[in-house]
Amino acid sequence: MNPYLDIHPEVAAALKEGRPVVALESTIISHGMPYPQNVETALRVEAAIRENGAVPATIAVIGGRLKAGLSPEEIEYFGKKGRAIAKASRRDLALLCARGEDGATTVTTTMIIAHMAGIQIFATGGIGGVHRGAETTMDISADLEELAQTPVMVICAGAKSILDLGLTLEYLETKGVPVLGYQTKELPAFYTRQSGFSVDYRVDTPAELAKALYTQRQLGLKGGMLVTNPIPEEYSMPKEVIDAAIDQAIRESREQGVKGKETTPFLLARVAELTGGESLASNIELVLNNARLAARTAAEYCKLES
Ligand code: PSU
Ligand code: MN
Repeated sequence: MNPYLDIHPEVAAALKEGRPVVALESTIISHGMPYPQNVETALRVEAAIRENGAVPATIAVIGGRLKAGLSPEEIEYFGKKGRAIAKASRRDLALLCARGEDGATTVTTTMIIAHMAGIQIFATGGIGGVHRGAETTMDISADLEELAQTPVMVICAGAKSILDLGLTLEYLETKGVPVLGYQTKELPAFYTRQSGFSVDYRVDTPAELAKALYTQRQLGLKGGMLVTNPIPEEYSMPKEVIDAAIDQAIRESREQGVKGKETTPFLLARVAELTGGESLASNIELVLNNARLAARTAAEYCKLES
C-alpha cells in the first residue's frame, strides 16, 4: 500500500470483503458550498450512500496524509475552514504530503487517491472542463486528463456552463473517455437538464453502468469513465436564470483578472450568490441523486467481481 495513504477501517473492511464503496471529493465541501450547508450536505450524502447499500469514502489530504474515508469531525473541519484549505489538484499532492499540509481534493485528486485505495466508483456534483475562452487562456481542468488516465468511474450531473461544454466533450473524445448519459442522450448542464449537446451513449440502469466499467477493465483500456446524471426534474432550474448569472460571473472574473486555480471557485461562489438559495438547494439535490446512483452502481459492480 502507498506509504502516504490511510484507509478508514470501515472502508478497508468493505474493500477487503468485496462490498461496495463509493468515493466522494472534499473540494465540494471546502470550496463548493457555504458553511454549514456544506457539512450538512456531506453528511447527508454519506447517509444516502449507506441507505443504498454502499460504504462512503470521503477523500481529502490531512496533515500530509492521503485519507480515504473521513470521520464526521474531519468533515466538519473541512467545512468550517472552507476556502482557507488549499484546493489540491495533481500538481499539489507531492508538496502537500512533503510539507504535512491539508488539501481539499478535486475530482482529479479524488480519482488518484480512490484508485490507490482500490475504489472504482466516485460520486460528485460537477466536473471541471475546458473553460470558455480556453483558446487564449489555455484554462483546461486537470480533471479531463485524469479521466483519460485513471480507472475510476465518475458520476456527476454534467458540467456547469461556466465551461465551454462543446469543447469539453471534444477534449474527452480526443482523450478516449466514454461519456454516458444516465437515462438520457442529452448532456445535462448541472443546474439544468438541458445543454443542447449529446453524450456518446444512453445507459438506463446501474447494472448497465457497472457492466460498461467492468468491460473497460477487462479490455485493459486505461482511463476512467464519465457518467452524467441529470438533476431530478423538480429541482431543475430555468436555463435563462442560470445562464444570466453565469455570464455575469464570467464578465466579473475577466474584469478582476481572476486566473489559475482560483477561476473555478470564484465562478462557483459568484453564481451561487447571484442565484441565491435556489441554486444551493438544487446543488444539494443533484449531489444526493448522484450518490444514490453511485451506490447502486457500486453494488452491481461488486456482483460482477465476485
Ligand atoms: N464544478 C462544480 N463544482 C465543484 C467543482 C467544479 O460545479 O465543486 C470543483 C471540483 O472539485 C472540480 C474542480 O474537480 O472544481 C475543478 O477545478 P478546476 O477547474 O480548477 O480544475
Ligand atoms: Mn483551471
